[in-house]
Amino acid sequence: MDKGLSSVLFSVRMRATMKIGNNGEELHLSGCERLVTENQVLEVVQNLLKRAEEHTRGRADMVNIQIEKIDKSNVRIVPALTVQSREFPNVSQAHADAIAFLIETGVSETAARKGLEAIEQLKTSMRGAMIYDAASGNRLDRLDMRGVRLSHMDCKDKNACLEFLKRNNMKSTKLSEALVLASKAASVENYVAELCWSDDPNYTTGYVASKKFYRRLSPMKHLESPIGGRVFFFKPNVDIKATIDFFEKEPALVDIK
Ligand code: WAQ
Ligand code: MG
Repeated sequence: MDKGLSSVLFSVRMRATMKIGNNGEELHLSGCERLVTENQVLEVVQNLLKRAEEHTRGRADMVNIQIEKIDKSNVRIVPALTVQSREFPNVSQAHADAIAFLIETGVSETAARKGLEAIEQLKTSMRGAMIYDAASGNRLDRLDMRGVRLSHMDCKDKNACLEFLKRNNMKSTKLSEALVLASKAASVENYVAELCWSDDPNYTTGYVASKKFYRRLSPMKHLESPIGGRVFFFKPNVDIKATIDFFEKEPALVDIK
């Protein structure tokens, strides 16, 4: 028997784009990240292809699937943030709670408001997240529409994750995927908080996260809006290159129970 087989995992990443306008500019439609054993790769690829085809923001013109071998010994186990949920009668009250949460977590009011406005003012959704200085509210990553994408991550125990979704009455994996992403991000040095809502026109729940909590907030946007986004707030002394490297490359399995 090849003992080596059990010591590797496979990172499977999907990204779907759509061409817009006459010059064929690429619009990011959807992306998804999984970290699985070899015998799951084929099934996961099929699932991700299906997802790319069915995205509510439009039909994909290009789907990119990347499969990469990962040494299990490089994978970090990260605890899941504690989930809270709050519902509000309208977007502005949910946003006010998000701002209050961010301020409690150590983000300045200026930075919290700038981050929120940055997502609200997007004309199309970005491929990745923006990184903001939690004190000044200046954007720290490249000032373009790419943003930074977290990658190489998944739930540690897939069955526990399904149980968790059932307990929360979730039919889709949106909650667990966002919790995986937020928990991996929160484990990096100098992280302060995150603000997010989905670009899915049918999905108005968003969240704010800190090093401890993942607070789901509804509604963070109006139904049918195809604009969503993510802002991470970091301490001013953050090493931005090291952070982006960690976000993109360091494999992490999140322990959702
Ligand atoms: N890394 C960084 N940013 C990303 C990533 C990633 N891997 N994936 C998406 N984004 C950015 C990108 O700008 C998207 O437009 C935006 O975030 C929203 O992504 O019920 O579904 O995948 O608790 O639409 C949150 C609430 C759902 C879940 C979030 O985000 C719940 C969601 P989406
Ligand atoms: Mg989406």
